[in-house]
Amino acid sequence: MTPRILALGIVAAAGATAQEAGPPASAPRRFRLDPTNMPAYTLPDPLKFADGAPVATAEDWIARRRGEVLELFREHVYGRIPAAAQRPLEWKLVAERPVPALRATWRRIELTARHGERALMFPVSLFTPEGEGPVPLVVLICNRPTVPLDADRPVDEEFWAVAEILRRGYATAAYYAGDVDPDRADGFAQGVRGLFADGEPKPDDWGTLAAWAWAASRVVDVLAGLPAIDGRRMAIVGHSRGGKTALWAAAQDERFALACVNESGCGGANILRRRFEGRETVEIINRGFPHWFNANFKKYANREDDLPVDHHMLVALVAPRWVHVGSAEDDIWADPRGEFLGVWHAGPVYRLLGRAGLPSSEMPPIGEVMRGDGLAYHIRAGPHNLTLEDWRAYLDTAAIVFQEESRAR
Ligand code: GTR
Repeated sequence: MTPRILALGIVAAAGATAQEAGPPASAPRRFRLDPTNMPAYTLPDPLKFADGAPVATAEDWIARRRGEVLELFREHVYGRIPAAAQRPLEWKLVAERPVPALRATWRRIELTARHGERALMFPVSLFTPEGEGPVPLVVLICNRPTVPLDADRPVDEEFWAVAEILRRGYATAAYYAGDVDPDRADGFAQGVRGLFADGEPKPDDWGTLAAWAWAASRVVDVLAGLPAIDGRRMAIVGHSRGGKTALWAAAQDERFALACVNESGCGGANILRRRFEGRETVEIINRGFPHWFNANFKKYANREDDLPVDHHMLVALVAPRWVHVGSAEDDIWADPRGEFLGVWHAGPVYRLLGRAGLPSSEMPPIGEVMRGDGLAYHIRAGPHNLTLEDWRAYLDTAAIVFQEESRAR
């Protein structure tokens, strides 16, 4: 080595040392997780029919493949809704009053499902902004019974950002998931699945997440018909088990122009085939929450590769409507990178339908939103929760979606 080259080598080494001392404060921070021993996997191709033929055109997807994929999720994951539950519900307005502090009107509406002699009622809480309607609607599937929904108690802006939503000119509604179907393994008889049960249980009968998603559709049956609400501009939002539900609801119900899917993890937006220590797997989720999915799903414990679907296909079912998935840096249980990949790998279906999807296969820095065309993703610092920071990211996407919907008229 000549002295000159040696000198250059020293400079390069010194540069590396300076970098190792830590990036400058302004450098974006990125999510880092290197799961060890994660088996290699191959994702099922959403753009192949079950018989292996290619899905070549938008028409192929819309008319045939979308229905095929929906049925696969019903059969193997979430379960089927009984025919008797497919009707709109009875409803009545039971309370209505102004909330001056929020410059809004609050209403409580009760929905009642009937089957034979039996009935089940669940209430919905609705805030509409003062002024001229109709306005867009943001529906929250509330999986925390401790979060206040009625106007009698101050709103919790972290879990249901009512004031922020109203400030942006939208209406917002929420219902407790547990009022529809209890969030307990032994709650079947008290919920809507028990109400509509006829005969022997079947392996593809609906689980609790499907029941909660069914309720989201029954809620918009009613709310989209109110003069205050613009039924063509509706978003569905859910966190964690509610996020899994929001994605399944939007996959099935095309009235939702946008699904905001917060930290939904296993059975939500993440890729099930990414098995590693520290995240929730099919085996773990079925053990902890046997009521959430149908009986068939139990067969896939530690056999994820045998599933004919993975959850990029669930995101793709919403196409060309919008999906925005959010992760939290510390929420390894939900596998943030797997959630990002669930969105990224839905891209080919979006592109077939004329939308670009996400702009990059690299996750955005912590605290930033990656917003493409039809798909959006963010990861924020901190633990598993639905926060005002998440809401702001979702509502910025909603502004774009609702604007697109108004232009389309
Ligand atoms: C966890 C569960 C997750 C997620 C979460 C939640 O215990 O393992 O799948 O749904 O609960 O809903 O907060």
